[in-house]
Amino acid sequence: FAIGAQIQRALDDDQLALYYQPKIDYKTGRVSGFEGLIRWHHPSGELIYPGRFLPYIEHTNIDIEVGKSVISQAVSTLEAFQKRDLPYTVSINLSPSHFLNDEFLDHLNNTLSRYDMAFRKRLTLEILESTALDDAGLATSNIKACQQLGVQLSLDDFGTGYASLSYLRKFSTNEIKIDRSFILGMLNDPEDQMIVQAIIALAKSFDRRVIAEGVEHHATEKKLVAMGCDMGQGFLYSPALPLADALDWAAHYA
Ligand code: G
Ligand code: G
Ligand code: MN
Ligand code: NA
Repeated sequence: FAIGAQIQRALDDDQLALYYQPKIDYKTGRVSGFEGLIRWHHPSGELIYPGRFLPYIEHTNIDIEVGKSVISQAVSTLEAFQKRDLPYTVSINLSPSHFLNDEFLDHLNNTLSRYDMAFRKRLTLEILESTALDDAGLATSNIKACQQLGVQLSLDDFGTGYASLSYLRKFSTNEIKIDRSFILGMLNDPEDQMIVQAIIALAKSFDRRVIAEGVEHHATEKKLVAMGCDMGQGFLYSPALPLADALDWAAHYA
């Protein structure tokens, strides 16, 4: 498949880079960490967003290679934070299919084996449930094994997937991320607001941290804080930026 070969080349040439979007802790008002979002620095000069290439490599070996690169980039960023005494966390996005691939799991294992537990717990794996689990049992046990390694888990896009509630039960993820579709319309749509309130209550009763994505307005932030949401992320604060810019932004925030 042509795009697969192109992306393999892009990987070989280091054209796929994580950009970093800050996550704000509403209890402290500070930046708690960043979500790494992949971008393709195309040789044409264009910056290509993941929606334009990731869907075409789903369930292929290139997707696994991208996942391995994302792990390596996130870990070197955490190393850079450690060297500079920055307390930030890093989240990355993975799909369930990554957890069915031995090569990916070996890469994660080998990479983490070089670091202590304090380091590992600064890495969060956001699990997207947009794709169905072909082998739910195996993926489930592999995801649990990853958690045993000391990394944190987050359920991404919570509320939109077909399996949100059963995932909540299956995995003791540290974090639940409310899908931005509920957050964007929340102030004008009482039904969206009820869903957000219900997800926050669900997170509390399961003792999970809850973060809202797609926070674009101060009024939304205010409402989320009043509803007991732990954290927020969105264009109100910053889009995803190259690492140096993201750190610069964070240094001047609050
Ligand atoms: O900001 P944005 O256009 O980057 O992201 C679009 C979508 O792509 C989001 O749903 C996000 O979860 C996904 N995404 C971003 N980076 C990665 C990545 O490194 N791996 C995977 N699997 N998905 C990603
Ligand atoms: O959840 P995913 O991992 O799907 O989320 C990342 C996506 O959300 C990226 O495409 C990112 O650019 C986008 N995003 C981040 N903040 C906002 C926001 O405040 N509003 C909107 N509309 N999209 C956002
Ligand atoms: Mn995400
Ligand atoms: Na998300």
